[in-house]
Amino acid sequence: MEKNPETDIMKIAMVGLANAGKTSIVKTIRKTYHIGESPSPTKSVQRSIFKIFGQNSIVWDYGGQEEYRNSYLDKPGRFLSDIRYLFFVIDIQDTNSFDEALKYFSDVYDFIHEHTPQLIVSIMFHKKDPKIAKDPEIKERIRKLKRKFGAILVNREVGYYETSVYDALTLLTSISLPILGDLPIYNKISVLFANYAIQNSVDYMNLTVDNLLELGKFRIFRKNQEFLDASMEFYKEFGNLEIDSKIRAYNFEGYRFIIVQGKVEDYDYTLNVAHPLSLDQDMPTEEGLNQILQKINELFVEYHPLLT
Ligand SMILES: Nc1nc2c(ncn2[C@@H]2O[C@H](COP(=O)(O)OP(=O)(O)O)[C@@H](O)[C@H]2O)c(=O)[nH]1
Ligand SMILES: [Mg+2]
Repeated sequence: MEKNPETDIMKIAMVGLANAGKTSIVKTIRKTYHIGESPSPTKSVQRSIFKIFGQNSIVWDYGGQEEYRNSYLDKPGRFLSDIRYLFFVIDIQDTNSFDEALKYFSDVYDFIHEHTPQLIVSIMFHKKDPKIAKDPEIKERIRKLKRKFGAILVNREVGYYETSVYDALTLLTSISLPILGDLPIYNKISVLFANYAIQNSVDYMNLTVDNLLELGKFRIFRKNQEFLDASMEFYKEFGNLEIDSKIRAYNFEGYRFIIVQGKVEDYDYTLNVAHPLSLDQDMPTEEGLNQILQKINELFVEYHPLLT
């Protein structure tokens, strides 16, 4: 039987009201967003293609202005079919928009849910910026919203994520987990990292593939400004170096960052490690890192990350 390229492609949908932050999220993941930037309002749907594990994927960024929202709901077969991953983005700072956002989500979900058996739903509570993250009122707001989304998503598994462009790693994780998090290798790599991180006083480490998604990570949730500033720099950096398997290390804002870019099987990978400079002892060694890389290679052979 011939394959239909349209349905063969993995479709990822970013949906939400205008100004929720969808385009900024997609741009951050593609490393083309700059803090403070206001992307021009998205006209209808903006599509971008990428490859993950050799499979073609496409992100549909659905412009959220009312006229566009109506057009998707008027022609759902054209706009809302074959979605594999639905990310609904809601601006948690804009309390006045909540009712409209929930209504929009409900309308979109009603259609998709009936027509897409393999759908995976994620809700992004976005603009939870580090400076307000600890505010009890914000936490309460999110708790209430979860209940309201839950009431729409009857009998459906859902992932909730709290994200901000001021903590780009939250975006990387929230996009990666629904797509790759269920692969056995994701868990294996994360366990490997957790053990390594604890023994080597590492605050953060991850493995990204094809310079796009995370295939395993460990993070201590220190929301100190130093880590956030440093991690933003770090995040921009990785993926942009030569694929030569060299261990590169440099110090920045109180952290020592280590980046290794190489190939495993047919895929480009980046291994990223952040170690606080204040802890001079237990600095990751070349030998230790080479062991990690060796184990990652073995895991790739044993649990080949084929997407379905
Ligand atoms: N404070 C804050 N502003 C954000 C965040 N993400 C996006 N923005 C801003 O929100 C505005 C709308 O973003 P945009 O990506 O165009 O939203 P879209 O209409 O959903 O695509 C822009 O000015 C962004 O810079 C965030 O995490 N925190
Ligand atoms: Mg947009």
